[in-house]
Amino acid sequence: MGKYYELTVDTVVSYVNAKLDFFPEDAVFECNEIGDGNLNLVFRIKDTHSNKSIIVKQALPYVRAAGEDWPLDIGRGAIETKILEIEYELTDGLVPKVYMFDNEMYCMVMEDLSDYIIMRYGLLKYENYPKFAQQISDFLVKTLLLTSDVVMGHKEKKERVKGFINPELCEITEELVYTEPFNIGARNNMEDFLVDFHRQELVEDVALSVEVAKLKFDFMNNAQALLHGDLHTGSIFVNQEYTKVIDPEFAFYGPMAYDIGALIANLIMNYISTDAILDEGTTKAVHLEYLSSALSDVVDLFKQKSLDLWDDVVTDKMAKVTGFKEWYINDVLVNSAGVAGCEMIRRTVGFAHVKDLDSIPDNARREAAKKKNILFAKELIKNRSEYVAGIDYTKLIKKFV
Ligand code: SR1
Ligand code: MG
Repeated sequence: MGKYYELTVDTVVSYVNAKLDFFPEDAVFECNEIGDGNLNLVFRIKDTHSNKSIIVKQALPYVRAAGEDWPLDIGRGAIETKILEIEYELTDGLVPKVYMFDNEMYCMVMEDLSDYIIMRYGLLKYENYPKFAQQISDFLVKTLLLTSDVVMGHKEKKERVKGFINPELCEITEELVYTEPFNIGARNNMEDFLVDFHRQELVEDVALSVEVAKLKFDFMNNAQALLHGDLHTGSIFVNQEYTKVIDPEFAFYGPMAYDIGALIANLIMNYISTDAILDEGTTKAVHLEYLSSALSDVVDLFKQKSLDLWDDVVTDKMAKVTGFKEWYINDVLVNSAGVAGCEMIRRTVGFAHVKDLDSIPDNARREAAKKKNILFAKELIKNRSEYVAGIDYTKLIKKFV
């Protein structure tokens, strides 16, 4: 860590100017720390003269949300840069352009997305994004199918697996998503009204834990595709025209279902949140309809686009056997439902919550929403083979919410 130091709003401008010829000489700088994630420092630097701006993201050697008592591999910044470059190529720009990575400061400089909004915050303002389902399904198909070994040469793919071994970040997911929420204690964090409910519905339901254990070992052992690894709505920038995926520092070779399931879960949680916060009326009806069709479209478009692309891109001889592609994509969707359930549960009782549920102002409605979220999630985990098409989700939403 010789030359590493933590950047601040006072030092980051001169740091960037020394490293990168981006801003004009007469620039008038405005700089803010805008990171609100759990792990990193994120700065936006803008020249108010030319309006040129960039984002600087620096990995900290510990979990920002927990402090220095929870150390964390700083090398994740290099993994993030590497995957962003691969995904930029694969998706024709559905991720930001990286300008530079400094492997002494573990600092990445990238394209600013100031005319976008983090999707979670946009959804919490009841905004709709008409092109999102088309674009994110493209992202999923291209980043997942094209990095899998039904498409890539098997030796090249194994080299890729090696380059994306990410044990500390994977361990966070193994613990926070697949283990702690189904046990008492550790870093779990829940409101008082959930304590008994958590024990009865999650800890004491052994049949549920068996299914979660299956999903956990799939996460650890199924090096299927190069994952983003944390594809919730806080990792996606959107506007009316475009989608850009950010923050792939949890990237590794794992099951496709992990990315698809995280996304599904976060759309459902915004649905449950909207239903709890808003009284009946047009805003509520329009937003719920948008969420339900966006979710349904993501699932169906992922399936359709994968099946359509398959014959053009698949290279493995056995993967071309009639009937295999339908089995393969169906299996991904079954496990996506299971992952969605795990993600929903951990966001209610685990270490890292989502604003969608925590910001429901009325206590009784928040309690009802969080309990509904847990029961909905259990259904997705236990009966995941029943959720393989968009309509399966829209029917379940109608039944539960
Ligand atoms: C200690 S990190 C907690 C969570 O934040 C990240 O965004 C991941 O979702 C992780 O599980
Ligand atoms: Mg993140």
